[in-house]
Amino acid sequence: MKRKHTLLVALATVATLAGISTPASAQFAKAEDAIKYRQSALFVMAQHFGRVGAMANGKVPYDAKAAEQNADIVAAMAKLPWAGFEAAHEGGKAKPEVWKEQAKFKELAEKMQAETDKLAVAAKTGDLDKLKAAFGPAAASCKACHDDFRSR
Ligand code: ASC
Repeated sequence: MKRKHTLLVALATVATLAGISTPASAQFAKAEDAIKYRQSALFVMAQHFGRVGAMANGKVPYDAKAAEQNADIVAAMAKLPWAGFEAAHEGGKAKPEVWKEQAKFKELAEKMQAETDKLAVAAKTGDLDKLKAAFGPAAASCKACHDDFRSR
């Protein structure tokens, strides 16, 4: 038992050092819970993304601190929905293509996480032009996935 624990700790350490750690993944009792979970994560992300977008698009005055805080939440939330897209979780607004074209779905999911990370980095500079430059690609990365993998 102790040896097994040691092995797991060693594996987790290697994974973390290799930068392949995943966020604490949720466990779902039923598909409905996974669907609710991923939709909730995406909903929260959209609320905060919208606040950043309002500044990037000049709809509300630029507030560097607010931009940074909201972009940090966007980047953190961006890591979460994917645990709710396992094989047993079909349904909701997700097209069957999510499970048929897994490599493509994963690529777009990773692209979105990379772009939202860049948005958070841009927001930390306190430079509105950098925020604007990062916002477009981040929004495009949301849309790219919705175009192919969301039904409505
Ligand atoms: C949002 C939101 C999305 C994306 C997308 C960008 O604020 O809710 O799904 O941006 O519309 O094109």
